[in-house]
Amino acid sequence: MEYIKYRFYQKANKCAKEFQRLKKEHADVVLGEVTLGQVLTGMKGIPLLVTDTSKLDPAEGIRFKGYTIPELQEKLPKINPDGEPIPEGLLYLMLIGEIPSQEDALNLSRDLATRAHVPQHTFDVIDAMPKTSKPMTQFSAAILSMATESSFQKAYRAGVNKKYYWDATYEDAMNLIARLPRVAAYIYRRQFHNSKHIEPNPHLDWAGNLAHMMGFDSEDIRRLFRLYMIIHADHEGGNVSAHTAHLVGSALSNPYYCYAAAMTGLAGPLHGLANQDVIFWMFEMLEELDTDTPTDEQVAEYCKKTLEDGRVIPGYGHAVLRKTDPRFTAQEEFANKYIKDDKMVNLANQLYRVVPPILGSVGKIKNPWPNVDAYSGSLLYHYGIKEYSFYTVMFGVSRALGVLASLVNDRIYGMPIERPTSHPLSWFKEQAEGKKSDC
Ligand code: NMX
Ligand code: MLT
Repeated sequence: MEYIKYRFYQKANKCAKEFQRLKKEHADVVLGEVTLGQVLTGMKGIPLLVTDTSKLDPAEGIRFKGYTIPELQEKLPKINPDGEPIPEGLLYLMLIGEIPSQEDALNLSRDLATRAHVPQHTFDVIDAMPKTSKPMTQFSAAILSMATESSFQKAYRAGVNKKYYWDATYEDAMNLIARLPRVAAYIYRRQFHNSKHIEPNPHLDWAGNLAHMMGFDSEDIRRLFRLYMIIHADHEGGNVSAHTAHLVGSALSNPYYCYAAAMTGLAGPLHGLANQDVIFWMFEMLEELDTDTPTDEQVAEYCKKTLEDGRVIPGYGHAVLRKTDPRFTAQEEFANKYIKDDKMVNLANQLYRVVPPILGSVGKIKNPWPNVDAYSGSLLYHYGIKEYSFYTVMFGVSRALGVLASLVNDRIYGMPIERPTSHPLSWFKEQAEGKKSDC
């Protein structure tokens, strides 16, 4: 067994024993109560999922194994001392729970490079789809098509003992993570560069290679991609994509199935599609206002019109966070450091000034502050990745790090099939009002 996998096994197996012991000895412990309001507003705040990779605090934002984003930027290994850490270091942290040494992070990077071969039929599946298919449709289909490679599926068919499920899941997870940049770049080059594909460079890191295969080789873009891949990598277990992968995985579906399903959730406009909807909406605004430099008053009017039309302001609000997303702040700081006077970056900054008081005045909106998506498009656009219908695919490449690390945990813990209870609406009404009715 190679040593990173062995270290994962040593750490996770200890926790797996704790998971089983808690299940056996403390199953009756009451964790809280569930209100009707929670059921009717998307199960918010109910402690239902065990996820070890990261934890989201409403007032503080995300911590990955206890580390905030600024702490990760300081502590995780970098290739370029002036740059951003490489995401492989974060993957190591989420798997093993320790900040890796430079050598550990580079070893993991090399391990991923050896796993990066994408089967030809996956390219064929992508090529068979019309170019009008959305990039996320192509991405999800491509991931599903790679299930032919699943070690878990083969091991299960061969009758492997359940205590070894994690091993084949680990292999699938790492292979899939390794292959996603190639798949994503293939979709990008096919759609926007006339299928002039670029081979991977095995000497580059995972994020640098994605930039390279998309056609971007500057150190500036590598720095941005490393930041982007780190901040989007995980957001505890309850977000739609992570929860979907976990749920599908609970049926012992193979990791390719789980992640393809997760990506169809990420493609929803209230979740990852906001990554591209923000910039779409910003351009729509500039076009309608017929200026590249709108006043705050013009921006405010446009935002109010968006709300009056019954639409959401993309990039603002959050199901859990109740303050500015630290992933937004990390990108804002990046822009302040490296970008001077850019149209879309200026507009993202202006929106941060204008939008929160408007959303705050609506009353029902619980969080008027920006989330990760309010800035990412402006940065990508500035660096020349202007095809924003592709942005959510990049989100999907990054999210694999946390979601698939969690899936391996689920399997080593021996998590059971997930199966909550449902009732007709009339049942809930009866609980609340004591009356029977049709609905
Ligand atoms: N613009 C307009 N209305 C909003 C917004 C917004 N940005 N945020 C929340 N609301 C509305 C929401 O639609 C709901 O309306 P109604 O009662 O009529 O159904 C009401 O305010 C209460 O919603 P909340 O409880 O504050 O938020 P919820 O947890 O339901 O939804 C989001 C969270 C993130 C889905 C929501 O804030 C939103 O739609 N934001 C815009 C889309 C977006 O940026 N999504 C990306 C999330 C991050 N990610 O990358 O995945
Ligand atoms: C995410 O990164 O998954 C989003 O912020 C949505 C969430 O956490 O619910």
